[in-house]
Amino acid sequence: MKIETTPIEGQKPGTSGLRKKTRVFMQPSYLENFIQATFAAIGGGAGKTLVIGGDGRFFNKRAIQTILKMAAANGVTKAIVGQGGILSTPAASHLIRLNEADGGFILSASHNPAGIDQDFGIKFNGANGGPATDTLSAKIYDATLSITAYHLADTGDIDLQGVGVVHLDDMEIHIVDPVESYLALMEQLFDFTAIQALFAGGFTMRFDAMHAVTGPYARAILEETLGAAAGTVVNGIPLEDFGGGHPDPNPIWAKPLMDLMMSDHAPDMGAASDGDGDRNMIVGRGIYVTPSDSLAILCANAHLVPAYAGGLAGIARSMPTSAASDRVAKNLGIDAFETPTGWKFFGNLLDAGKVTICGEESAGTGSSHVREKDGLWAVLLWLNILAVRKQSVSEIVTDHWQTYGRDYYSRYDFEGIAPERANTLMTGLGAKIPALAGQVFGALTVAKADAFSYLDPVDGSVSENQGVRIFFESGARAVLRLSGTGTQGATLRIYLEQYSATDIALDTQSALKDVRDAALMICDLEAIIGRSRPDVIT
Ligand code: VG1
Ligand code: CO
Repeated sequence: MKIETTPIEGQKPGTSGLRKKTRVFMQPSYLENFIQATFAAIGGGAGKTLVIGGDGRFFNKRAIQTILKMAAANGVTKAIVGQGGILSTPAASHLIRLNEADGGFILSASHNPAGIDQDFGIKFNGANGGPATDTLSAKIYDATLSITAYHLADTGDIDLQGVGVVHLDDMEIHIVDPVESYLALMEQLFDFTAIQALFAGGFTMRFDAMHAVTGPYARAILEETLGAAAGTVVNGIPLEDFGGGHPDPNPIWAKPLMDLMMSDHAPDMGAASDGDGDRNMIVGRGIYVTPSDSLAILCANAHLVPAYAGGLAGIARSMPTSAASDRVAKNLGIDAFETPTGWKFFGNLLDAGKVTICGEESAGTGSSHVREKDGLWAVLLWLNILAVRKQSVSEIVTDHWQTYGRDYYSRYDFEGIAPERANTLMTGLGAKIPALAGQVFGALTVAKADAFSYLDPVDGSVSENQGVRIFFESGARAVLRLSGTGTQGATLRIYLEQYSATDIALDTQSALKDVRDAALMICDLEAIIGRSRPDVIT
């Protein structure tokens, strides 16, 4: 049936899908308008195959029912749905590629907390399995503003609890085990025998699924397939409110895991993932591995693992990510790419075969095996490397720093800023850029500064104003940008980095003191937003 509606503004292009407060999504016609707008933007649903699943958060089940009914009414012929409505983001990306689907809807607000008073989100991924490009997002956005009606099959809810094929009008719904084909892909990439031997030899691990989507994946892969001890996976049952937590795998939000890893009872390795399973945190006994270092170390050692034994085509990192992986690319004699924040920018490089491994400072790492970042993939890559090198996480990290030097790195987040103030700060900073070179701020002198602009080498598109970069003569760098994933106020992120070729054993915050002081002075933080202490330091 056709239902008349009035436009509701969707999420502006340039952001990662549509993320809003759950109650916003629960308003009549809100989700429906976004789905219908997406069908309009992709040229209709007729004859298409779509993958649908989410991270299990509150409203996931309801939203999937609506999407299925709308897909059927828009002429979709086949929907592939995770059992119980569950699919991690990387598993959904894989299913799109494996089934040569036309795309998919992933229901998640990723690392944002879940519940009726928290966040919900939805994103459309294209036929390559990756997040919608800015061009497609813009089309969807435009369609949300002009929509007048949506289509919905007039039928009861579909039971998604068992695997198998069911019908909804003319559409086939294939309900699949969410883990099965993802596990099969991991088996192709990694040397499972070597990892099994590692665990059989007494290697211990804790994986914190943070009550989010990776629980079932981690149990099936780590405990049931690779032989990790029962209980290795904690918080492994996905809950609609993620247990009231914030499923963001970093030292702040995964504090219990951090505390364990820094204690006398620490297992050999700790890891965690986020709400939708695309991020990863890696911790060794007594040592936290920053995501930027993890990316560099994985790239430097990937040749030890079956899938990457032939070498890497290139490495891509998001602009705010540290330069550690650039040093590895240089050493390997391969290209290094610097893209704006957000996984969608890696898609073209991966599709064109220009890069094999990509990463972001926000705990995202992935490769050409899918078109999303992939939390468990990164954990398995670490495990495979540990199994081959027969060294501890700490030995591998220290060895890396001894070879390449160390990129000290930290990110400061200032959350819930009034949007006008955040804009004043960024505009003011932009205006200062031309005159910054040569100026002295505390102990540091600015070498150059710019507003990062990216020219996509594959399709020639240009993305401007992707954050301000300030390079100092000491080799330090500060980056400032506003978050695109928050749902309340503005979040300012300040990324700090200082390279040292020889001093590899300093305390991170002390090593970054000069660049932090200089960055805060340059942007007038205290004067404009009235505070100088970040809400979250990672
Ligand atoms: C953040 C991260 C970015 C990541 C994005 C989506 O964006 O900084 O690196 O790609 O989240 O990750 P922002 O605009 O808030 O800085 V996920 O795991 O939330 O889909
Ligand atoms: Co995520």
